[in-house]
Amino acid sequence: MTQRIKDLLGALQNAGGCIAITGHDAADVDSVAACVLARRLLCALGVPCRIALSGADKQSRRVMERFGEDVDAMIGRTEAGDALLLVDHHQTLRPGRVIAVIDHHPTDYPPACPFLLIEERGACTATVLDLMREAGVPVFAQDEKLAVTALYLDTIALRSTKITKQEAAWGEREAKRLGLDEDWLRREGMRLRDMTLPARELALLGRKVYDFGGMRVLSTYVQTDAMTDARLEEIMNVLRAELIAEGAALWVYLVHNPMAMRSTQYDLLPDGSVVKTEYDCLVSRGKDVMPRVEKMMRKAGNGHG
Ligand SMILES: [Mn+2]
Repeated sequence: MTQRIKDLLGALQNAGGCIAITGHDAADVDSVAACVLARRLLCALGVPCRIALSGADKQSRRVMERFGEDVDAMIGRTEAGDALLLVDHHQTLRPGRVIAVIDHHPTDYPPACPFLLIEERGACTATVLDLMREAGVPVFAQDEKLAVTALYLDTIALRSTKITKQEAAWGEREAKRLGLDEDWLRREGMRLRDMTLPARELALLGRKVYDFGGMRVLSTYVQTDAMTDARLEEIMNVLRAELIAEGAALWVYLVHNPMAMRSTQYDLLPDGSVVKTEYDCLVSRGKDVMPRVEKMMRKAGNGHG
């Protein structure tokens, strides 16, 4: 048992009661898979726990079904008195006390909690898999497949700046070794959206809510190689209305084009204006974009709590 397993166990035992394990809002495959493996880890450590996701995206339902996991059964409420283990995120607006964080989204503003582990990895599930090994929990091919699948799907099929060359090479090797269907992994990872979907649907994909120094920031994104000016304008109009309805200070909308390996960032402000930033790579929202936005918002908000 490694020191970080001892620390994690200590924090969870101190909190007492049944630990609620949760992923981020509209949980994606990495969030759900990290919850599934974290539950295995905690059970093996003798810590009572349950998974309590606030919701999950369609892809996670589709993908987890292949692994025999029922995502709907993982949806649950949390109460103010609950002890929370956050995986795949480190900030939550849900009721409960954050006891432990296992995440892969870097931040200059880590939360104060008894156990904090933020590793720069392509997928949070890979970190949880490591923790299982460190704790001496039996790891099966199914667990490794889950981690590699999460890696492909969380990094736009190993193309995002979130993943190092070494880790991408490892993911590819592991996919082969484990006999995973690489074409399927790439397709799911690139997840090109049908651009004939309603603008509202395209506008609200991958929705996350952040609290940056008391300021509410929302973010959504789409993966497509077929964005048009007309569709983008429709999407922006949806987001302008949503931003006001949410009382948000900023909405960050990302358009990832995995075919051209480019991302474009649109920062929408409450006055309706849009600031556009183009990248010549596939940026990671968690690693590149939101840490910068957080810094900017906290500076702007200085003195206002
Ligand atoms: Mn993730």
